Amino acid sequence: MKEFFTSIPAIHYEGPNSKNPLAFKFYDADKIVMGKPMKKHLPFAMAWWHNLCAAGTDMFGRDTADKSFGAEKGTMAHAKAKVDAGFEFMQKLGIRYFCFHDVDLVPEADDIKETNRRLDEISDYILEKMQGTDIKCLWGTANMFSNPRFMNGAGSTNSADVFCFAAAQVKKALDITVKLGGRGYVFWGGREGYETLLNTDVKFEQENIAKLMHLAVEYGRSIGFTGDFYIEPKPKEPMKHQYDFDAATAIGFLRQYGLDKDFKLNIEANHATLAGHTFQHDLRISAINGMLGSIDANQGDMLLGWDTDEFPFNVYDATMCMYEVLKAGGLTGGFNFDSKTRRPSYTMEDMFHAYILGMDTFALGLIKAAALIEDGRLDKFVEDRYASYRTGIGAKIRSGETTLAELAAYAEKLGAPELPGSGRQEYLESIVNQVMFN
Ligand code: XUL
Ligand code: CO
Repeated sequence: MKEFFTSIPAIHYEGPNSKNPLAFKFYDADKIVMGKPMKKHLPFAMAWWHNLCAAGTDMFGRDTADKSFGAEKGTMAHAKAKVDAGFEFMQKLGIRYFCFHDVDLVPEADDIKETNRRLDEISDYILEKMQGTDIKCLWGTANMFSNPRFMNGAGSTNSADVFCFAAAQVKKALDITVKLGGRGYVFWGGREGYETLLNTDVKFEQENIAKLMHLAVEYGRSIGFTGDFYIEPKPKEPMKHQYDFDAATAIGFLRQYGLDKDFKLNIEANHATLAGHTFQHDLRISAINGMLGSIDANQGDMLLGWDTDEFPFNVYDATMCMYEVLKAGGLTGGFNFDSKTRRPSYTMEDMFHAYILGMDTFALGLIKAAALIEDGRLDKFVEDRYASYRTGIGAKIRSGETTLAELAAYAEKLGAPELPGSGRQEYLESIVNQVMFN
């Protein structure tokens, strides 16, 4: 088998003092954290599109990286070379999952029958490559945003014919996901939003998106897909007004249309910040609703304010993410690096540096989140903060054994309440710093 990354050895853990750029400093796959090895806490996945396809083209310039892997782009030989390169990449890093869109795997043909034939061929090839490795599919999805037919959306399109093409792609992507043993199936509604209300029937479009999702669930279950479906919320880009703005909006949508039993959320850090939230906020909202399924691990650039999909470097954010994940008892999905190297980081070494950075950042996040939980001061503070609801009138409010009139009489008797107690934000932040840097 041809080796693609000839200058790169298998990447191992060498510890925080190592200066070897091709070694993990914090990700130690078998190290036990809170009773489980790191690799079980952190099912990392490679995003086929960024790692094997994207080569640096942006709105202002063309490719900087060479992702031909020795084959002519747009051919099945290239599609197979990407599989070979991808498996070598994952094996060298000890990554056990991958995520894909249909058209990341093969070049799309003019006729969907030919695209599907290519998908059959490549998924046979991937399946063969999976034999003898512990690499599996984390989730699959259909790209229903790049092709011009989806200019007005997929489920939300005004054209019934286009809706049928969306259905056909979802059906095939589900087939491939099941064939590759995928844990989940993602709907990211790239163009499921609108540009202007002057031409849009919002209610009609939302009903149709839900219809497409129901049809997908029905079909998926019929072919033996037992995993979770996910919505991946995002507030904008490419559309201005997307229907899956953030976790709370997506949960409301799933409940309204009776999809909440089959769906969870795939929360992406950079999407949460685009929605004006923190990553941790959208994770918490998902978790408290029993909807935290999977994570697209990346970070945005607050100075740019668009979806920059950077490899995660911010250890505070990763710590707060892992704090939520540990509290939620883990993910049914995993951590997909929906991240790309910066355009000037165009070499093959950079691909490895990027994943080492991302995996180490989340390993550090895991270690520090476990330390915060074991430290216990944050949990204790939150518990104490609501103590007034555990006895007396507070307990009655919680148990529902009171009336507005009783509460009003209670307030009148008090005359004026004491202030509710300091929030102690600065003190709590100093605990976080102490645990992070001790
Ligand atoms: C786009 C994005 C997608 C989804 C899958 O912002 O995050 O790559 O993860 O379609
Ligand atoms: Co994503």
